[in-house]
Amino acid sequence: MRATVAAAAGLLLMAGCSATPATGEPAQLEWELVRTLPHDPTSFTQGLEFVGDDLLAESSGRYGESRVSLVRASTGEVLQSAWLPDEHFGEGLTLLGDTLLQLTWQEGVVHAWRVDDLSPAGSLSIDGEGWGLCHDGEQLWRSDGSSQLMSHSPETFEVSSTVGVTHDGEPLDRLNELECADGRIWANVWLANDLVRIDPTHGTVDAVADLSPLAAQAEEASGREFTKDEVLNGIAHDPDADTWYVTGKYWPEMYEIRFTNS
Ligand SMILES: [Ca+2]
Repeated sequence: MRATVAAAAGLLLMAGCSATPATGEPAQLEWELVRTLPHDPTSFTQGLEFVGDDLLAESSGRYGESRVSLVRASTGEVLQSAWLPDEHFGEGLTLLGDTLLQLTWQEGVVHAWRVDDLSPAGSLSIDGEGWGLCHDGEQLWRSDGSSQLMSHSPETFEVSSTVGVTHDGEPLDRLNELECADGRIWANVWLANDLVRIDPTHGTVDAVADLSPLAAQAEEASGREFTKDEVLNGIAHDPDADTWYVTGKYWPEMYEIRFTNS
């Protein structure tokens, strides 16, 4: 399930007005760990999304390693994977109807997969880089590593608008994996262990969650020192439980968390 129709309609109404952007310090989100789950440590996680009862879809990156997988949420078990061509670097993904759309980094290709069996369902072309992707019930949102978010028509995949994202008044670049939930766009920031919550109307970061304790826990569980890019990446909202699954690139663990003051 995506954002409700009412929430999406509200977003559209807000997008059509010229209200003053929100100002002030972003709120600090408090969270609690619900459970720790295993995560495939060979997955360079680029996208994570809740796609059904106890089911996650995960996109993995890197040339020669890129794939899309179905993962049992309650156990972390990888149920099935489909591999991209060696020359494609997998990036963010989201569910549109019964189709998973998976970005590639610099290849200009969006792969489509049937969510029930990961059979190929064609492909689309895009201009620019693909980093993160989410669907708010009305539009698709894409990040490209910059501070811009692009909205795409789900019918044509044409870019319909762009919004510049700012944190404390400064452009926030390296926006990476995305999650559309609660009328906001949630984003990982490449090379950081923060989760930011973005007001899509103005591009303002209105809340931040520091998940660095989870990065430390994952690093300890790995028994080695993480490289600088083995950061938090992958956000999936479970709309029924209102919990969030998060993990990172090559992390051996995935975490279900709950925000306690959002
Ligand atoms: Ca996501």
